[in-house]
Amino acid sequence: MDAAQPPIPAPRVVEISFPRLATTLFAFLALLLSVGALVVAANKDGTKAVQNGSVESASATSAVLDAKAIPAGASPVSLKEFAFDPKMVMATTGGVLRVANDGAIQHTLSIEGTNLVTPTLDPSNVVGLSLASLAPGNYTFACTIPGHKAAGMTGELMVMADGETHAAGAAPVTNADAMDAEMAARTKAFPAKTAGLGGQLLPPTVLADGTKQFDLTAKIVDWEVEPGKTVKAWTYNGVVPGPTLKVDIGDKVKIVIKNELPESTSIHFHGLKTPNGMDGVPDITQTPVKPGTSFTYAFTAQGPAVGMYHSHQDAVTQVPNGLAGAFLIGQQPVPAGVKVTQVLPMMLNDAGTIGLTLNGKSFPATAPVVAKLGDYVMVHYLNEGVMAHPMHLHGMVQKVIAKDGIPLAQPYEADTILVAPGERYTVLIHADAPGVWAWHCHILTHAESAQGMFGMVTAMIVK
Ligand SMILES: [Cu+2]
Repeated sequence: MDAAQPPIPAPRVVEISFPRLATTLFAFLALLLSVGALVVAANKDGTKAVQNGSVESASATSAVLDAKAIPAGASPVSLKEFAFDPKMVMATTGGVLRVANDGAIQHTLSIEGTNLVTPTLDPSNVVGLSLASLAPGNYTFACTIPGHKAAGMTGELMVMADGETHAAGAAPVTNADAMDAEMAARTKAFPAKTAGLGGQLLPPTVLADGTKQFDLTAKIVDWEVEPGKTVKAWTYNGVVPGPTLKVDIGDKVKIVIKNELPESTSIHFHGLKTPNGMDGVPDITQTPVKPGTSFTYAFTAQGPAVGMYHSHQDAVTQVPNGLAGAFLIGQQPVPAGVKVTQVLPMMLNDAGTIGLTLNGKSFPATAPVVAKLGDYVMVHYLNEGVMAHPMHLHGMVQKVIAKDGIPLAQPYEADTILVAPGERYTVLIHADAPGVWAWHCHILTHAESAQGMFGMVTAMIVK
């Protein structure tokens, strides 16, 4: 997935950006077809040119497109008893309306003050209506079946010149109710249930000499990033992020990696002190760990440290696809009088199959942080992506107490923390403001869309 193109549902209200040339061609073809149909139909029964319809003029006929000729970018309008949905339709010049009778009785759509009108549509009928003859401006449309307009079947059409839609300072005209409803549905689903939870503490196997051993298997699994969106994730032990590894300062540690990937791999312990031979860089400190083989890393834990472990082989593929986890050694010192109730790694990702995520999930499937009023929560931001992310918490300040696991002599407070790739920032949050507070990357294309919030968004809930 391209990180700049987040996976978002198709918009309900579609702006038409269909090239004029193609539209003209469609209109011309439609005219030819209609004339042909007229001739054939006239030869047959001499009365009706269009089934279920009355043709008022040649130009009106040419504007009506067969369902199969409706371009993909057409603006949908649904006809029912007794309303149009949406009630306000946007289009650019040369666009097409896709008019569908989703009701139980006959309807039409007529653009008032013009000769543009659909044939009388039976239930389930669909036609296209070309707007090629319309100048930019506002139009009213209605159903021409007697009584239907009075019953509520009217709507508004705004035709904009190409390029006008996103003009600076001009708010795009939308069906606000439909847009709001779509956004609300996404946000109200938070926190949405999905299969799989990454970043959980992995209990070590304690060997006879006290060594703490962690067994990791690198493998590809189906991973549900957000409800209904499953991707091929490259994982440690089947989860994204990989399990959190936590040891004490001075512990002897072994990490056994079994490679079940289609490529060779390795593990680099980012931000931890290890012997050179344990640094995990293929062709510099070791040979690659080939598919079907295992490798054991061993070192003594020094710290405190806020580290990450990740692949250093084809890392551009393997890491954003999920091969990364938190590695914590000891405790970060906190200011006097502070009692931390929760320590939470928050892994940032923005590329690969996983895409824009917090701890391997995209909003609304991200997990909120829930705290009691007065609690202190420690969060480790860990950036395993390819872009910097300004992480912004509403309602409370974040006290930065460590950078890359190195305690700061002078902690500082901020509400937005910029975390570059590879960086770790440790923040203390004093939960002193009750409520549900949005918490998100402030690069807006990583968090918000016309269909609602997605990607790098979660919330802090203070009760
Ligand atoms: Cu971001």
